[in-house]
Amino acid sequence: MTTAQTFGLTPQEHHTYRNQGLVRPAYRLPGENVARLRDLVDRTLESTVGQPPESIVCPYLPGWNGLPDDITSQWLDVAGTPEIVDYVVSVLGPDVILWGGQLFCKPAAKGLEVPWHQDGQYWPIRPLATCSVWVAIDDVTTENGCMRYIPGSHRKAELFPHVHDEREDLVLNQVTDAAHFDEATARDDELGAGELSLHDVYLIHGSQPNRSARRRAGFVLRFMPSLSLFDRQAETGSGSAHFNTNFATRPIFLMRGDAGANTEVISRHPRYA
Ligand SMILES: O=C(O)CCC(=O)C(=O)O
Repeated sequence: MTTAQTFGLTPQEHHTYRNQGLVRPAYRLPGENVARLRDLVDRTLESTVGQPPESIVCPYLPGWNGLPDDITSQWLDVAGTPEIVDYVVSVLGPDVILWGGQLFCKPAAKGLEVPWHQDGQYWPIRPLATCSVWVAIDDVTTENGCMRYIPGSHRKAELFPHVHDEREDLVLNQVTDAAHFDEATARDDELGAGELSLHDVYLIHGSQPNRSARRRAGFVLRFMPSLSLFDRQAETGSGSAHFNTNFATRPIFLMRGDAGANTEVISRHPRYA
């Protein structure tokens, strides 16, 4: 089934994405969808006790994270939200694959820091390309540890050296070498619940710990153009001491258009089958 595209970045929003590496489109998920997402987060956390809530990777995959199928299928449905996919198509072109995602839920008072990093550092996509969509499930602010980013740090399309940081209170353990950016230029990606931002694979970003009394939950979806290859042989890790990931067998989903050379462990997303 093909779906008519109705949403997409405006020329001004495209300009912001190209120049800053991150854009917040003028769109918000309806309140009932946000309420459903909050409920989904609660049920997901009840089923993943013992796992860091910041690192629930691909909650939409059956058999992963110990989640029951009725929960994974709801996350998969959210991942196929037509408005979100429309925005991604307007950035990446008509052939788009969902290859990853993560629930980043920072509990009140003890939510972990995400150190400065570039996502592409540990992703098996060649040529490297991904648009990540960060969907705010709670109101996310400076106070509860919203994402922050270095505007324009993606422009050279270059992966800067990363150093290993052993600390256990980090979501990721690879940190961009501080010589390659100026933290004083950082901007906060504050979002109301239901709002989203899109960011480029080369953007330097991270987030502070959540020391506030409010939870900060977001669901990030990773989309690649089918023109790139999801390289199942690549020797990359997860970038985190909290979890491993096996890219060789990870299921990926064609959202729109054609899969190109991506022929392994791929199926059409149920909304677009
Ligand atoms: O949610 C965060 O704090 C960090 C998110 C992030 O690193 C990402 O979406 O790539």
